[in-house]
Amino acid sequence: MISEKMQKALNDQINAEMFSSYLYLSMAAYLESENWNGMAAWMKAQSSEEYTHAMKLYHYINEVEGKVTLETIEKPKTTWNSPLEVFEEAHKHELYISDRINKLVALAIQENDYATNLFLNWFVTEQVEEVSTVSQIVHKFKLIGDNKTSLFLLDRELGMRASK
Ligand code: OFO
Repeated sequence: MISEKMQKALNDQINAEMFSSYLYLSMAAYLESENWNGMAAWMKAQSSEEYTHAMKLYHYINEVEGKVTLETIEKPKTTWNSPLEVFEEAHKHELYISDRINKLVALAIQENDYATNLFLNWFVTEQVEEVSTVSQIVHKFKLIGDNKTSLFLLDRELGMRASK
């Protein structure tokens, strides 16, 4: 059994992961409207991944005989000034999610909930990877600056993710 407090916190995290999915889909829609189809494909893949994160929590709550409660998903932003701005915001968002995961781990420890603590380990590792991946992309954008040819190549490179 899971405590009410832990259950509420995990349900809130389902909402945060669903918002991540929605936000990245909105970023994809913006990028697609600007004809950056490779970057948009990357964001769509990221959006699907976020949905799987939400579902991992969903399954876990049920496994420990808790109750999943879904709440309203906040409306994401719909427009940005440049692809760089999009990826910078994605990076900031992943840092925020990492912080949320850390707080969940702290709560699990405080509650002596070893099973949830162990379950959350996967998310801790995943967040390190997500932050690092987006950070590397932001770095590439900064190196490229306004060079159209390089931006075109980066668009193509990011688009490869969808076909993997
Ligand atoms: Fe679910 O890892 Fe990103 O937000």
